[in-house]
Amino acid sequence: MSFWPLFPKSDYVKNLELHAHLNGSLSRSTLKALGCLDNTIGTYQTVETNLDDVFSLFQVAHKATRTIDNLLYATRKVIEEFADDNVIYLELRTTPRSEEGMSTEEYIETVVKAVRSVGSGKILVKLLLSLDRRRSMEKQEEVLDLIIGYKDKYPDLIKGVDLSGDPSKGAFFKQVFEKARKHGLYTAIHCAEVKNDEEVKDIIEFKPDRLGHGTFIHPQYGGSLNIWEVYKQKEIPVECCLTSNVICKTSKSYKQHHVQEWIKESLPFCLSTDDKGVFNTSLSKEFQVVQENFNLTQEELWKISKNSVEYSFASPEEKQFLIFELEQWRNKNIPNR
Ligand code: 6MZ
Repeated sequence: MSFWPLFPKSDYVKNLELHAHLNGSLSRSTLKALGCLDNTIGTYQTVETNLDDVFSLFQVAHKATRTIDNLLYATRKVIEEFADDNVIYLELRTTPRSEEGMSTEEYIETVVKAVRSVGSGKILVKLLLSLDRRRSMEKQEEVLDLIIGYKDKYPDLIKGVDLSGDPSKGAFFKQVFEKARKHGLYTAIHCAEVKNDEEVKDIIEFKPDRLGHGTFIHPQYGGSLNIWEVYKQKEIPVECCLTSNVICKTSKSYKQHHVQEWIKESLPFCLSTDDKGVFNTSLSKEFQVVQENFNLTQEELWKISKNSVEYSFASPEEKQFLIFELEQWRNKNIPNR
């Protein structure tokens, strides 16, 4: 049974998006509006790719968002597009950077301004600021200090720190994330997107609030029994990004995606788009893919959304509101459960 025809667009299951990189989420139409030519976007959103190619594609978006005006426009568009896809809560993450004519501080302020300017009635947005794992420990700490300052300035908006960037390069520095935690920031760390047992073990033992991807943890998917056992004791929610993993070829196919182990063992996970622009996906599509490949009922899909509330970095009052919204939706759309 397909998820698609059951609900008209306005009735898709209401969703929470917890793993979306701003610049990877720029749609084709936004890139075009920002002056990207067809032939550069043409290489964007292709199925025949791998992690290396994807990382070179981010430069297309980075070029498009190198001015304050463009960044403002792009951020608003990304939020509106998620809202149009029935996302009621979005945690958007982005790597603060400077460009000629835009300081790192202006970058962060612009993203904050964009979030504030999008009507709050339809979608609740929080920000995570990313540290690039390719940077040295000193550089990561320098950016973290800046983030701590902004978290104090915008405590209801800037909620956490993410570690991302090319997973085959750079490193996780525990002391940087210990400092983030000490300053009241939530931590979401990309983990096991490629095989790297030693680092994966260090990250899991640190026990971040959430893990990104978690591909090479389970022994059947290139991880190890030992790491899996440690993971199962910690039960850290994993942000699963199926289309991203399949396109980057870190997962062999949707059917062979590691999310099924989390489903089977009732371990915590959420579904995410990662880079909806680069991978030409949407959160509804990710839900559809999971429904079709693992035969989940509407009620089971709804529970994935509901559990995501718990894993989110929203305040207790906001969580209560989100649960209320989801329950309203369920009462209307899945009456005979
Ligand atoms: C790791 C990723 C990623 O921060 O400029 N990023 N890091 N794995 C992934 N899986 C495919 N997808 C995106 O958005 C783009 C940046 O997000 C990180 C990379 O550092 C990329 O440059 P922002 O808004």
